[in-house]
Amino acid sequence: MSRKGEQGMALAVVLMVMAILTAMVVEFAYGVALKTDMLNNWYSLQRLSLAANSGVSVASKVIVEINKKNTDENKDNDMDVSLILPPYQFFEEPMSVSLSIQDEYARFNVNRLVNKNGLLNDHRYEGRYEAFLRMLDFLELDAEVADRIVDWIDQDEISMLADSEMQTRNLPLSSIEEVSQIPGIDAATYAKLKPYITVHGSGAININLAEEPVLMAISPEMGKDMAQLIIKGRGSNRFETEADVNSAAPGYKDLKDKLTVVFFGNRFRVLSIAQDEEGLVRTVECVLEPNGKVVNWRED
Ligand SMILES: [Ca+2]
Repeated sequence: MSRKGEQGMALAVVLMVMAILTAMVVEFAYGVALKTDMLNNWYSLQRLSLAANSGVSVASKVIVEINKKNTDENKDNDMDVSLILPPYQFFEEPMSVSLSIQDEYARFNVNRLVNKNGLLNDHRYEGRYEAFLRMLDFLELDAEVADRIVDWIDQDEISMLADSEMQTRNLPLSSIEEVSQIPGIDAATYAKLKPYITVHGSGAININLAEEPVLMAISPEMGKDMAQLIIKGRGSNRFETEADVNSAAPGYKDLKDKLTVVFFGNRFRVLSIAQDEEGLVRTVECVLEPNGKVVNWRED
């Protein structure tokens, strides 16, 4: 190799070494920055998690308190159930926590489509299958959704549709989200159904809080007009007896094949969302019993 060639080679090597060194330095600096960022994020998320969990503690106390008052024989100090509904915002700079409590009895319990022993494909269990069909119809959803949910839950292999026993879990649903995993139930169907279903509780419906699609499930004789009267009638005062409902919606007491109706719930969904000024979010969603006991918990 000529001298000129050697010089050229040396230059190329030097340039290459410099390029590698630069890359290493940049990568090192980036790595340090990333680690610092990750540490900050971790710290922020821990704080947000604590805040979201504190929100649940507050909600739990409210639920226990409301339950005490609802079960109190002397109803003088009865708490207005609508108080528990709206999302509340708490600010603790630089964080905010949004807290909401929902009554699961305002929703239709799809686990109750199947007999409690899970052994029978008894889709006429307490008339709940037909009740669910009425809700699906009101939501303009396919009646097949009911069959797919029933086969997913029941323990037999008797298929209600050609493909509805394929890859089923054959156990009660543990969360609403599980419905989205059922083959044949697409995302749009699930999104439409989600606000009106639950997998917790006895299957009774809270007539003070159920929305129109769920009210329609109560009886085959329930019409849209009556559902509207019920919603209007409970606007200022909650119902406490069947007679209260009947005076708001004449004919209610004579409806045939009614599902069990209650005036306050027995399972409560708590959503606690903590957010900081950088937009980091921590969410806790859980379901609580009236005594504050957790029956379902999710944190993301
Ligand atoms: Ca099955």
